[in-house]
Amino acid sequence: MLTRIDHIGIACHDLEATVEFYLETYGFSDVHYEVNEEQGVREAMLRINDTGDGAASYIQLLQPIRDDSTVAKWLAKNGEGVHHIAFGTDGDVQEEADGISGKGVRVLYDSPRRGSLGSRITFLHPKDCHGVLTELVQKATS
Ligand code: CMX
Ligand code: CO
Repeated sequence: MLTRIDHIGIACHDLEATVEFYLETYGFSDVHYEVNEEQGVREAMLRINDTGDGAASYIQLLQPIRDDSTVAKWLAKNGEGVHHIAFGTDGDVQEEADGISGKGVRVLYDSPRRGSLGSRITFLHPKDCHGVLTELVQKATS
């Protein structure tokens, strides 16, 4: 089951400047930095709240580290802004993806890949989701 909004993914040109904006403007303070080579991004996860089920909701700021990364391509076309939304699962993310795939939505990965904070992630094609790139996240400990 999808039980929460795990994060909103936002593409930016300058990770430090964008983090600074979120800290200064909204007073968020809990920041985790990570490089995901496979996804071609540097990222900052700003923890917004505890969701009460052992998980949390985040803002995920993404800066590309390679010109051929999906986020670099998206930024070149659209400029900075909301890139994807991510729903958290309370169980196995592949089982969730298989169920959604059975409803005719394209799942982008054959098996889950590594996401932020050791999570398991997969993506649904935006063209099958009314224009929204949608990520499914299973947090590391579930
Ligand atoms: N949101 C909505 N629509 C999007 C989109 C996005 N983020 N990215 C692409 N699209 C749309 C494009 O606008 C385009 O539509 P049109 O044909 O109408 O112009 C169509 O999808 C194809 O786009 P494209 O620019 O040709 O891009 P690709 O097909 O090469 O890649 C996608 C699109 C979704 C397959 C690719 O971005 C992908 O694999 N994404 C998953 C991985 C990812 O995004 N990683 C970064 C985040 C990592 C993390 O969250 O941890
Ligand atoms: Co994400």
